[in-house]
Amino acid sequence: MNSNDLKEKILQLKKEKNAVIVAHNYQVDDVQEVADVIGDSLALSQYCAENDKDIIVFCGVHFMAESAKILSPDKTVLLPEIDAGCPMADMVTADALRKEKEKHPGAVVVCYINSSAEVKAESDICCTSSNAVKVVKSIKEKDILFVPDQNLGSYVAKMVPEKNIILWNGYCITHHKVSMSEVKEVREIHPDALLLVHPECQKEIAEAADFVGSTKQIIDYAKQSESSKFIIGTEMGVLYQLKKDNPDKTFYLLSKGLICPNMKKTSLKSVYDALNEMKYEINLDEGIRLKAKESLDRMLQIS
Ligand code: CIZ
Ligand code: SF4
Repeated sequence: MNSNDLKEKILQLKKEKNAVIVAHNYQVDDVQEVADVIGDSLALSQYCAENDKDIIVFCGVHFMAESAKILSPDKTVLLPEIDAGCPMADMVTADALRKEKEKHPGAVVVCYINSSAEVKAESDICCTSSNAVKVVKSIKEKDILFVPDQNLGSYVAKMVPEKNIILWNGYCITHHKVSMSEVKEVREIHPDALLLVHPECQKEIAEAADFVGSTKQIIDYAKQSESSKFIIGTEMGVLYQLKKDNPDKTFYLLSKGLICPNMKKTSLKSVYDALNEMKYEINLDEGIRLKAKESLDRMLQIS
């Protein structure tokens, strides 16, 4: 089947099965095209919880489909590529977190949404890259154990200096490798472009940027900005939405390396197979789900 045939079949199956397709901003363009909605992991999970469809095809990585299941326990959540994981999320396990918590008994545990349901269940409150600063500011205690992203954690520590942030040594393999030499090089080539970067990039990269934000914040920033040229320091999939929203503006990718191999595993064929064969279903232990949901709910209450 060519891609047009696949797209047609996907839309047909989606209707027959009363399903919804959601795609993360980092998915390949073809997959974003067949999705009912495109967004960040939290917005997609909330969208899934609010609509009346029976089946959710979550085009993203494992922890994202889990978050959708946490908020929509009665729906069937399918992850088209079962091996699409997030290496950063895998850098903290519930066991390792329990051990670290013993070393910091008074600390409040904040987990980035890029974490497993078990880790969310072991945490006090969740955060996203959009609301991490707000979440940490809302906490009364001074000591915060922040997992798993050391770069987002460092960014928050800088923005909320009154807190003592204990960092975990996790990082995103895609954003962490962006280098200062790439920043210098691309700035030289496009001196009149604004540099917008994700807080998963290392501290010096964030410090060199004109704006630091989540995918949604970068997309919103580019849309309202009077500038017409932007260097984008996050996964290349966001270029789809940026170009769609701003046909008269120009976008350059900060680094050729800004491709998440796990996000790129999902293709039109995998979306078709997911719907056709009802795979791969994401299920959670109910005890874990409820505890993880408490962490998400605490975040939603303050943001
Ligand atoms: O939460 C998300 O969707 C991620 C991983 C990135 C972002 O900035 O939206
Ligand atoms: Fe995980 Fe990084 Fe890929 Fe996002 S871009 S899913 S943080 S590896």
